[in-house]
Amino acid sequence: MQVFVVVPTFDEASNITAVCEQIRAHLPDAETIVVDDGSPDGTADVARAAADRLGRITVLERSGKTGLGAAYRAGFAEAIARGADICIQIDADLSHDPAVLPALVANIEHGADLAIGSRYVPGGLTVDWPWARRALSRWGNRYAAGVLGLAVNDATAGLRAYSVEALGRMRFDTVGAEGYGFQVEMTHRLVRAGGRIVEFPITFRERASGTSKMSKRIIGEAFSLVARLWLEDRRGRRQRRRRGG
Ligand SMILES: Nc1nc2c(ncn2[C@@H]2O[C@H](COP(=O)(O)OP(=O)(O)OP(=O)(O)O)[C@@H](O)[C@H]2O)c(=O)[nH]1
Ligand SMILES: [Mg+2]
Repeated sequence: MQVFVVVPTFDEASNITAVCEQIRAHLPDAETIVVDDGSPDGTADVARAAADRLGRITVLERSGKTGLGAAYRAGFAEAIARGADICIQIDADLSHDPAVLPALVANIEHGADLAIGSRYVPGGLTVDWPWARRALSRWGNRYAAGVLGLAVNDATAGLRAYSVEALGRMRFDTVGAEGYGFQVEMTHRLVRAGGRIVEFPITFRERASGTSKMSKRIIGEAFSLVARLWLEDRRGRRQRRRRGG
């Protein structure tokens, strides 16, 4: 199966070369798409230098910072147009270890629609995050899964593989959320579309270098998104009941 790895970047000049090299080392046959939002630190130039040296790396350079969701949508669309069977997403800051990529691929090859590298299944770990950030992530995930009835422990995880067939079925191109909200909305869509999800444990580490792009706005968006999706689900259930009787 043809695998594409989508790497969103904003100001990751200090990490992107190592990420590209490690993706190549662990998935030698995969294509990599770096989606950069015009990073002021010149990430796109650094990524292009890696592409010239390593090959099979495409840099999609966008003019401004339009957010993580838009970057993934553009990366997936490019991958699908070029014949992808499996789309992987991985952060550029080395929080996710590219050594687990073959396991992500194997899960899709064995029939999963979505494979999640999860911090919150037995064996999963978060290393070097301050306790407040760990608590926000852990309880944010409990909130999202509890309210939406998702049997998923790490719905905000950014290390994932999707089968392209499932991406089409869930109409990923109409998912509007950004940041963590994008991961939650994608997970919710897949569950509602009857997709099969596999979670396996990973160790998530604080970013290797560079600065965080997480903001209060992104966290707030994720929380209100969960409420919106819950309302949509409730409306859908009522309409189905009305139609049925
Ligand atoms: N193209 C693009 N990439 C982004 C944007 N925001 C974040 N990213 C990238 O998305 C990935 C995840 O973002 P991070 O900033 O690492 O978010 P995080 O892991 O929650 O928080 P930190 O690691 O503390 O920064 C990284 O590779 C970022 O460079 C954006 O607006 N556009
Ligand atoms: Mg990060």
